Amino acid sequence: MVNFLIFGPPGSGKGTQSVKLAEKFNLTHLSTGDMLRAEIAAGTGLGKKMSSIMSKGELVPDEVVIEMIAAKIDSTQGSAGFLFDGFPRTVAQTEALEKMLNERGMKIDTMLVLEVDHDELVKRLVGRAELSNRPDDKEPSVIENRIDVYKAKTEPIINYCRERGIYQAVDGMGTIEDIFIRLSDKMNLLL
Ligand code: B4P
Repeated sequence: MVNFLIFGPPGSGKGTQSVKLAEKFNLTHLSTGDMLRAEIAAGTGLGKKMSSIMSKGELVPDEVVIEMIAAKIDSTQGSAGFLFDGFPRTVAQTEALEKMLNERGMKIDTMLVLEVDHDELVKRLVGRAELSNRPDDKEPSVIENRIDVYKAKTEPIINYCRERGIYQAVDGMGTIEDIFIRLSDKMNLLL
């Protein structure tokens, strides 16, 4: 199995590209954002607790997402690998993921980092707010907080992965199709 991290700030296109890439390469797409939103939509106790954290643009506790991902990894069969989207988001989550994969005879093979200008991120998220019901896209101050949280808590993962030789930057500006081709070219080299 070959395992990829799709990485980048909010609005960089992780979710958009992951859906297309998972289908093309027969990978299992694991999005912690989607899993958390499903909990909220189902009205579970966990969903209710996480909803207020997410609507402020803050990260939910590490142990919540680590537990979700471990359960999904163990229940997945017959895939060519995993595509982790929006996870990990902290160095602690990265260490937990490495440990989880190592214990199952796997590893993180590549981290693909989408690089997008700040103004373009805001434009995309504001655009999505008009179409979706996501409370975290509605308020400009929440969008800015998500970008700040990314810089403070998530970006340090880049150095962690660079030291392990698995970091690859990808230009995330342009059309969805152009970016899909750039990512596919990198993944084709490993699959
Ligand atoms: P996520 O669901 O991961 O959402 P996101 O960072 O906003 O990015 P997303 O993948 O949805 O958007 P995309 O760039 O594809 O996280 C939401 C929240 O969940 C977090 O803030 C946090 O509270 C919580 N959470 C999730 N995982 C967590 C974890 N591991 N630990 C702790 N908390 C966690 O797309 C954005 C928009 O841009 C879309 O409308 C899209 O259509 C558009 N777009 C994409 N590519 C484009 C392009 N090339 N050109 C024009 N528009 C484009």
